[in-house]
Amino acid sequence: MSNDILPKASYWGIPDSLTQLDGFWLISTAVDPATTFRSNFNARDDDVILASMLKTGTTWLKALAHSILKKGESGDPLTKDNPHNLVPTLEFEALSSANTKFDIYDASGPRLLHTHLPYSILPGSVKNSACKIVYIARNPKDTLISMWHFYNAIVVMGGQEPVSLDEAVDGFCSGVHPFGPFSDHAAEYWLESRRWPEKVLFLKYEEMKSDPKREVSRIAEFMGRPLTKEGEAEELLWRCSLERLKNLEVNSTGHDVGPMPNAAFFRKGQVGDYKNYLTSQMEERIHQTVGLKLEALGIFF
Ligand code: PAP
Repeated sequence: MSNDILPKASYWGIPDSLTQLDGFWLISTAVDPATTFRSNFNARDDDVILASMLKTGTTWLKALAHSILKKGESGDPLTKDNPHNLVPTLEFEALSSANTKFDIYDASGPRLLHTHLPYSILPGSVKNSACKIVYIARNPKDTLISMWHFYNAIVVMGGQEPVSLDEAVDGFCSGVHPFGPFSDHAAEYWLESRRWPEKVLFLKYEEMKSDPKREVSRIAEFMGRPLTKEGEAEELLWRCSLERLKNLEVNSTGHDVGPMPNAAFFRKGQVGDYKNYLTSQMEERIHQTVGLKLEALGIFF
């Protein structure tokens, strides 16, 4: 199928930057890698696929899962590479300077990969093998504010005026934003995690913040690498903390993912930051268009 016939939309003034595939708005440059991944990827039983919408805690989850997988080995890869280099995002392979690091189709196992693709677009082999999926969700209002900051940084770097919060709320509520609609994205993984809990682990950013030790232990257990040693969870959490990662030279000066400096992936990491930005009308709109769907499914934030 040619991507030319798929519906296109502009996002924040950039014409045709989104393309609709099977009901979801993908970043247009991600469509070819995504369809290649869907057709050609043969999942193995020991693969771990991390999955998320944008700005819901991907960087944190990548750092934690990579550290869990490599625990017991000497050295700390996080001091040399941004988490996005260590765990490639499948549909952004073409954007990353790290895409020569390993061949996602051919690397020796266990492979640790990430995708922003919705569950329905994942390759059949991912759904039908015993490989594991770890999804991280975040409350829609903080996700939107995080996206607004991140995309405005890109827009401003491109010499354009920043996008207003009104416009960002419009895009978010209509579902026309990268990997949107938000509620459908979370709903698909949520339903799979209920149906098949040993296959799909559904995490929430807010729970990772409020009880990090419990959540990191769940992730490790789910990945088949339980934390058995005294102090292991605390060590992992320190290693992957926002404060530490943000201040590592590789992240404060590096530039590995598309046009963005690595520093842009580390901001405040606060639950409820939306209260500093959204009006009550905006909050109500998000609740009506996105929040109610999540509530109906039992996904509370
Ligand atoms: P991405 O989709 O571009 O990869 P992602 O990592 O999912 O972004 O989300 C970025 C958010 O996670 C930022 O939230 P904020 O804008 O509300 O501050 C970022 O600060 C936060 N974040 C990044 N690394 C960590 C970490 N190690 N611990 C907790 N939060 C983190």
